[in-house]
Parts: sequence; structure tokens; C-alpha cells
Amino acid sequence: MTQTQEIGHEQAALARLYADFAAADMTPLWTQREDLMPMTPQPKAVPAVWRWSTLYPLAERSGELVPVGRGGERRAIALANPGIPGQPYTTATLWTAIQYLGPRETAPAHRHMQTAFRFVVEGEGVWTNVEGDAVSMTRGDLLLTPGWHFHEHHNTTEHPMAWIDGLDIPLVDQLDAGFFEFGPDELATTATPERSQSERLWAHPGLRPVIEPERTASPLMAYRWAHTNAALSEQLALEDEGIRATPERGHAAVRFTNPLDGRDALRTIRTEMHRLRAGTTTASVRTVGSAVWQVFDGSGTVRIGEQAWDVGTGDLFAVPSWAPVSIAAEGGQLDLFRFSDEPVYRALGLDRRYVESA
Ligand code: GTQ
Ligand code: FE2
Repeated sequence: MTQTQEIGHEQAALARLYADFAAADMTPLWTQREDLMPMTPQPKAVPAVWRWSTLYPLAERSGELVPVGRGGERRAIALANPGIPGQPYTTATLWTAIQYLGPRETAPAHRHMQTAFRFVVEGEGVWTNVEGDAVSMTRGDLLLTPGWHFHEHHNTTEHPMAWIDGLDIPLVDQLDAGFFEFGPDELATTATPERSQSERLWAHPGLRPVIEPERTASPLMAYRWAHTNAALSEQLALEDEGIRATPERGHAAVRFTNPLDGRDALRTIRTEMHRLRAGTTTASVRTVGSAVWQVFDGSGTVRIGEQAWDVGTGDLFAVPSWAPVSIAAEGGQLDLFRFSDEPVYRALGLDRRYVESA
């Protein structure tokens, strides 16, 4: 055999090998190593911004055209990341939606393995009932619906209300861990108390009731703006007094926690509120895992990687894994709500964080 014949022979043998791999449902690592084992995370999700001024009118139109009821369950419209086509995922692990309930409407009871919260940027008049406990919703409040807790929503007023839902739907989907159950068709309660039973029992600072809780999920279903606001204000006031109180200069931050164990309020989703003094720019931070932010009050500029956006009240943005993010409060004081999948990465030993020097 000549040398050329030998090479031709080898190439044909190699082609047969790859064909036989495919026929046997096998794939060699050496053709895919860079995709499967990248040097740094390569998220499909891209940095993206959604404007409240776009979301709300579209939710309102859904309210006129689409009924809410059994089957569809919720009038919730997902913020779908353009980097993940065909999936209603805001990031690889997080679902974010605007949910809209018209005057006197109710959304029926159900429960699912997916963990959820609601965050209210404007409006009031809806009660979310969690395991039969009616929890009011008003601006700045964070309301929890831990996994496998029955929940339903009812609007008792003559005006519509919209809010943001955050869930771990994409994570549970990827993990094939989804279970779902319909609840009774009648509302568990039509009560409209100002304070839920969960708050009456669990929302006294530093005081844990001496009772064995029935569940390990946070027993506190509502975190009220008055408390969050006071905690952030005090951090900045203490900083002014020269006391160590903030994670970085001019940047106050609190994390919502489970009063049973001091860990994240939800098992799979971290929830936080941030306040930047006017003129403050945060350090650029990369985190493994993804986050979604919503401007609660004020305006500023967010930089994610090479891109920058001006954002104002109600606007949301997605930060994919390992993308550097920095936020600047350019007008006055800037308040932002943030949620992320960090507890999942932490639990699995996959968490990493890198603060870029300015
Ligand atoms: O309010 O129960 O945005 O089950 C997605 C799934 C909201 C809810 C969503 C849900 C809900
Ligand atoms: Fe739900």
C-alpha cells in the first residue's frame, strides 16, 4: 500500500467508527469537550431587560381577553429570555412572570413542587391564600408560596392588580421533579385580614414561638415593606455613624430569611432588597448561577458585561451565570429587589463569586 492509500483506509475506518458510535447511541467526549466542559460557564440566557411600561399594558390586555380559571390556572405571562428560544425561562433556572387579576376575580387553588414568591411593585387589593391563610399584598411586600403549599389568589376590589411572580420552574423542569395537584374549586377563605395568621405568629423580631412547626419551609408568608425599608434605612444611617453595616459603601442590602433557621426564606430561591445612595456605583460582581432584579424605586444604570441600560421603577433585568453586573444610582436613591438561584448552587458546592476591582 502507498502512503496515500493508507491514509484513505484510515479515514474510512474512522468514518465507520463514528457511524457505529451513532448507531449504538454513543458520543465520544473528544468531539464535544469544549461545550460539555467549558473553561467558564457559557449560559444560553443572555443579559436582558423588560420594561414595566411594556409589561403592564400587555398584562392589562390579557385581562380583557383571557379568562382566569381551571386548567390555565393563572393569568401569568413569563419574561422569556431571548437566548433560550422556545422556553418561557427568564434564566436557566428562574421563571419570572407578571400576573394580573381583574376586579373581583379569583385564581383557583393548586399546589406544586415548584417554589414561588410574589413581589409587589404597585397596587393592592389581592389576597394570596397560602394553606388557607389569607395574606394581603401591597407595594414593597414579598409574599412566599413554598413548594407543595396550596395557594389561590383573590381580588376583592373594583380595580385590577398586577405583581411579579418568581418561581424555580426551569430548575424543577430540568430536574424532572414536577408534581402538581388541583385544590378545591371553592376558595379556601374569602377573609381579608390586614395581618395573616403566619405574621401574627412569626413576625415578632427575634421571637420564635415555642411550638413545633409542621413544616420546614419558612412559616412566615409575608415580609412587609415597612420592615424592609426600616432595615435598609438603618444600615445607611449606621454607616454614616461610622459603624460597619453595609456590604459596600453606599450600598445597603438585606436578605429575606426563614425565621426557623436563618437561612434563605425559600429553599431554592434567594430573595434580597438593595438600596443604593444617590451617586453610588456597586462593584462589578460575577456569580455562578443567575439572578433577576426589579427596580422598586428610583432610576439608574445597570451594566451587565459589555452592555448598559438605563432602568426605572418596575423595570426588570436578567443576569446570566458568571456575567459581571454593576448598578449605578444616578438620579436619587435607588431601591432594587433581587432574586437568584444561589441556594441551589451553594447546596451542591457549585457556588463561586468574583468581585472585580474597580
Ligand atoms: O400564582 O400560582 O407565574 O402556579 C406560575 C405558576 C404563578 C401561581 C406563576 C403558578 C403561579
Ligand atoms: Fe401556583
